[in-house]
Amino acid sequence: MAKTIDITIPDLGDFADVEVIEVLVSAGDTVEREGGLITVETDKASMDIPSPENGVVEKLTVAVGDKVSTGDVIGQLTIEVSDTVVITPALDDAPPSEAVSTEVPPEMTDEPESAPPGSGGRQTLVVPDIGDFEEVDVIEVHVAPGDSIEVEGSLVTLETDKAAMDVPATVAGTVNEVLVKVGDKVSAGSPVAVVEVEASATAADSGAQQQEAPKAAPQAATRPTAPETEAAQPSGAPARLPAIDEAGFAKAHASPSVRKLARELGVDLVQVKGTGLKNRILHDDLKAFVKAILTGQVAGPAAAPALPKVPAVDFAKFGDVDVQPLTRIQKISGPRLQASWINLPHVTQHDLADITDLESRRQQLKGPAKERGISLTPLAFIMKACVSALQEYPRVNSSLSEDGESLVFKKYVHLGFAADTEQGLVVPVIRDADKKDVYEIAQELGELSALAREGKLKADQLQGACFTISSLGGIGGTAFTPIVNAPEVAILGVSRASMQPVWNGSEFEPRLMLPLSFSYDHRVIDGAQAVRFTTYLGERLTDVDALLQAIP
Ligand code: CAO
Repeated sequence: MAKTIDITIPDLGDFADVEVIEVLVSAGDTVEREGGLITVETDKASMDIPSPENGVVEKLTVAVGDKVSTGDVIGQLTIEVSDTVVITPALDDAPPSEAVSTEVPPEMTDEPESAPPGSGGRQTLVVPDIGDFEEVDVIEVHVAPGDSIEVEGSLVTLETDKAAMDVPATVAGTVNEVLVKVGDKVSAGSPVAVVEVEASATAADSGAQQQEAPKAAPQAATRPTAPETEAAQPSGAPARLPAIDEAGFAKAHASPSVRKLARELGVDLVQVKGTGLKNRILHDDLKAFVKAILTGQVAGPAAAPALPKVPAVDFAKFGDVDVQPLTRIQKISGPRLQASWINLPHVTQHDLADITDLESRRQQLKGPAKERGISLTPLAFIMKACVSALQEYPRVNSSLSEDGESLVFKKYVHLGFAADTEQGLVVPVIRDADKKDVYEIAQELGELSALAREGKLKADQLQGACFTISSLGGIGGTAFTPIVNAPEVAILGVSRASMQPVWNGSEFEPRLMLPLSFSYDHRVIDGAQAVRFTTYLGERLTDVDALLQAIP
């Protein structure tokens, strides 16, 4: 028996009047349950609105540019039903509903005893569909009993051997109980936390559902598809193709269904030009890209030879071992460093700068600065000198454009510096270093270093660097080969200054020499330019008055 049902917008959390950016089907199309019908976008996330059932689209009443909210009817679907209709919720282990649900089936469901959305009460939040993965490790728990949570706030982080993913809250409220701990293994449907739901958080949703689907399945809270962030992206589409540039893929402006299709086809979205709103990559763009490659109109990505693997060794065979998980920071920075190492032709120029005069002056100024709460370390002066060198050699302050065909010269000087923390390496950024004097730089350096060590840096304090300095001078060493923090094109490594005999033309003189290790992307910077840069930098470090000059 055929039956026509309304297609309604599921619970969009706090979002209302969300823009339709892509319509994926038309009247007459056969669609599968959970297949995307339209894509909507907020300023934080894009999400596919999935089909509630297998069926044929009767009509769609929305177009690109329309705005929709929770509960809006966006079309109708004809479905085949038996005499006694039972439509089960999305997860196999959830109990069948006793009535036809006209709602979009949930991606993330609550347990049967949960209160209906919008009514408040206790709800048990569970792990959503995580693709083919089962028994996934819980590596971080972000909430504790008593915590207030927002819709989309992260409850726990899971990790497979291929991806890390956050499990977001589907409702706002207060955490009553956390049902997992670090080290537990979970699968789709595993309970994560019990939450006392704020009645107001889903009230609008409740109203819409009561009107249109009075006997909807109790587990109807639906979360928007994961926002396009690095952490959340894998939850809907676990990484499967190692050849894809994951960092670029995560940033690609495309809907989850396009991402899913791209993964199925093995297409790196970074390569695809988007023609949608704000250059969003549409299904048609993806199809056109694949077609162009198949018909030879454009060259496909060169088949890169797989990197030879380091042999796996069972270390426990040779003695006792203690296995400790990498920190979150290490997991993020590791692949980025590797990507830079593999993709950039690195060269390191070593040099020595005479900082004898600078150091004696710094020793005089250090005490008074300390009284003002400023730790005047050599690094602040080195940063100041780098600003001048970057202004003199703007190529070092540039980045290659995405297509590799032009250079982007930045008119600002934001300096990153590597900070060693217990959780791993982070690179806070001193913005507009060219507009700050050495004391302001030293002060900010101290503040950002402290925040880094406390793990309290905000995202914008870690972004936008044009050039990075990695100073190991406080620890030791004579030289090293730092890895460029791509897409920057160069990095300055600094080792410990030491007294050395330097020939002044008639005799050896004891001078305090600072080792500089300047690594650069040889596609952008030539060897001659590199040594000109370090030579100039060394000269700047000898002109102490200029380094101490106030900014007008
Ligand atoms: N030569 C000799 N002494 C130096 C020096 C150098 N190049 N650089 C710093 N020092 C001295 C400082 O003068 C200070 O001594 P005083 O108190 O007597 O002045 C002492 O070493 C400690 O300095 P610091 O390291 O605490 O401060 P900083 O401003 O130089 O550096 C920071 C701050 C955050 C960069 C640093 O603490 C840090 O984390 N460094 C590690 C960076 C890193 O891990 N890089 C590797 C990345 S690649 O794996």
